[in-house]
Amino acid sequence: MTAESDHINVPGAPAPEPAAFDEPTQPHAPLPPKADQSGPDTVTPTGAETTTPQSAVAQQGERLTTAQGLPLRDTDHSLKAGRRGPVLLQDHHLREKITHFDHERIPERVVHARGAAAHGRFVANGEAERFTDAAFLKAGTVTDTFVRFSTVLGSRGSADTVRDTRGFATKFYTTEGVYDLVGNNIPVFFIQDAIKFPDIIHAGKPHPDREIPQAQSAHDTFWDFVSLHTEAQHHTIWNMSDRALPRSYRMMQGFGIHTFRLVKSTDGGGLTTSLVKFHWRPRLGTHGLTWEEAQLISGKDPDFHRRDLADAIEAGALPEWDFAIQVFPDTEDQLFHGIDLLDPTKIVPEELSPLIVVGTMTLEKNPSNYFAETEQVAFHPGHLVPGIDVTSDPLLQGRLFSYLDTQISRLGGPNFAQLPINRPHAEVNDMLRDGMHQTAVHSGVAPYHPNSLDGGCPFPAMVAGAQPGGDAFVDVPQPIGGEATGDVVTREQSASFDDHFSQARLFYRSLTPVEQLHVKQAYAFELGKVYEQAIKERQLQCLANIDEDLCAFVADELGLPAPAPTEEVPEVEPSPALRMITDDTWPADGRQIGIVVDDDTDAAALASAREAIHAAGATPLVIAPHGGMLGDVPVQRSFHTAASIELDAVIVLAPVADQRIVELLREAFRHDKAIGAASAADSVLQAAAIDAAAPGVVTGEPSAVTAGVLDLLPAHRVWQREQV
Ligand code: HDE
Repeated sequence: MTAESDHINVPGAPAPEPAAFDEPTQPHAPLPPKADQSGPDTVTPTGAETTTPQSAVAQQGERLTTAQGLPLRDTDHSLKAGRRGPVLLQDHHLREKITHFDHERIPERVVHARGAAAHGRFVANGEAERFTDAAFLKAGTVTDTFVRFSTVLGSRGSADTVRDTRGFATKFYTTEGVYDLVGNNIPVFFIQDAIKFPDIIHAGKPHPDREIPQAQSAHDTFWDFVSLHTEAQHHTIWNMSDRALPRSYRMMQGFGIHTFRLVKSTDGGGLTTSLVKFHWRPRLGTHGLTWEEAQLISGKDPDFHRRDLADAIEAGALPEWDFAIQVFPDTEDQLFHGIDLLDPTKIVPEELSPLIVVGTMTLEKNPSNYFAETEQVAFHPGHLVPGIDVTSDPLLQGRLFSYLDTQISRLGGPNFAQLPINRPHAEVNDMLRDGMHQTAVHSGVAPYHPNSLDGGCPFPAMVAGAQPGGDAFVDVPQPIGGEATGDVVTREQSASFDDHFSQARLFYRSLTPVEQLHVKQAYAFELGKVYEQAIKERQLQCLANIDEDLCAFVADELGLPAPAPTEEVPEVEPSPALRMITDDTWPADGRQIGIVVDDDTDAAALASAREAIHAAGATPLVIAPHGGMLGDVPVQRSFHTAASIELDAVIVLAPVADQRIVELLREAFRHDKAIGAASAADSVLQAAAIDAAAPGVVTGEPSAVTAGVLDLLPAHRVWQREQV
């Protein structure tokens, strides 16, 4: 048996077919993408469906050609003036090949440059129908989606597991045009007004002189800004929690952050509106890495989240999220229980407004080309559909300008909507014409309105409810201004935006003691990396206003006195829904369990451990002293390549005496992972100084050990190991 014929597939195969040893010499059609991959739908640039197979939009033939389709004989040698002579300008193939290569890169995203994506499908359950006209939210409607997850601060090549907020951007290809929900995995933002976005990002990015540190907030400029600009404190404390270290993109919540407006037409052309916040809830639960683990991963596997997402989809562990809404009355003051719904630094606790699940999204296919899909996808909070409108949240208002603008420089012109991944799956009849990279071939002579030369086409759409067949997007009429300033032009903001600490306190006080400990340690680490004493002291002052115990812990770690609070912050009612550590259990889909064996390990014991893990929806990784095969079982990791960080649990079946495995076990134990050791492998636990009676350590016969480890996995980690 070979690795390929083993029925327990380990994801990660680079190509649809195993590579031959010899360079192939017989021409044949290119291989199709792997079974887990898909490209964008093959609609035209104007959204019309085609029957063109996806394979026909890629390179299709057997023979090498130029970009103009000219067959080529040699692509390995330049055209030279003699065997040892200089290269000739006449070599059009060389010049085309190198010129194109020279222009392969486009500007990376200003923020969220590092990301990974997948194709999915959203199915609505109809619960939103009473609030909105949006067609994709009607019961049973199935809508294609494309989701891109990202970090915020790092460059395109930075590590996945840094402490940072994660982007969670979803493109719904609805029948009424593209709807983008461009959200994050943290429900609040650093700033209340878009005009400050360049400030927070310049502060979070590497220092401009040395361009360090990459992709992290543990440096002076970040803490300088957030300690001066205290409206950032709420988002910052979420970033100090394990939410900023997701175990997997598959195990993150998503939030639209801003309050949006749902719109429902009534007979006679009227509208009813409600205010809404959007949530994604992962079916696998919301889980984090430990801080040490995250740091180790940054070195050992900087592509950890990207790999995890692709591997899970390849293994058939398709990630799912429930899409949910919190709905509020659209009152004139836009307050709910005193919480300002236009302030993006505030949440509405679920205890005050429970989530209503309105559908489920499943990610089903990996992209077939990173650049064409994940890099070129262009999101924009202004990509709306009838039934969903914006509010006057000043952060959202600035985003409505920014995203369109940024795509023009990033994607080289105004026609980015024509790129295959961005094409709507709905009819497009705009009057936008020409521009760089125009790929539509428009007909007609009158791209203007009104016209009579093209028969008046295209006609403005009808309003839903008012006219038969109406489906036009309607901007909801809204009073402007509000409060005392009324309709006066002003740079002032509402006084309700001035509370910067009460919800940071709410978040901290809602956490379990283990989660609070992690928050404390995160502040101590980050501020410990700050050079300037004044900045540390200023941030301690903010912590004193959030929670005195938190402040005292961090001050102690920094060797500084804990200041007294400077603000009267109201006491808060904790929101248990904010906890990540709960008594709930979760499916083990796509988790990885290492099985440490040697050449003498009983084949039947190994086989049954692998089967049991596979049956639980997880992937068994066989870790042996050498690569290749162990009897008829393929080895996935040798002792040289195995790493604790890619395992959710470890089972040791052999009494191996290898320091690398001993270290692997120590790390797994420190990171609160389930550990199993067959009786025969007691010596390995001893060498790692792991008490066999410690929580989350299972010993006994191999089958009982595997079963015990699988029982522990649904709780995510063995939290009892952390002393608080
Ligand atoms: Fe973004 N943001 N953002 N942002 N954002 C971008 O758009 C911006 C904000 C978010 O996977 C950029 O196409 C401004 C909040 C995600 O392609 C840019 C402001 C939230 C992504 C931009 C914000 C987000 C972006 C960079 C303050 C959560 C990645 C490249 C008003 C609700 C999307 C691009 C992807 C990307 C601007 C604040 C989420 C420059 C001006 C709040 C998930 O346009």
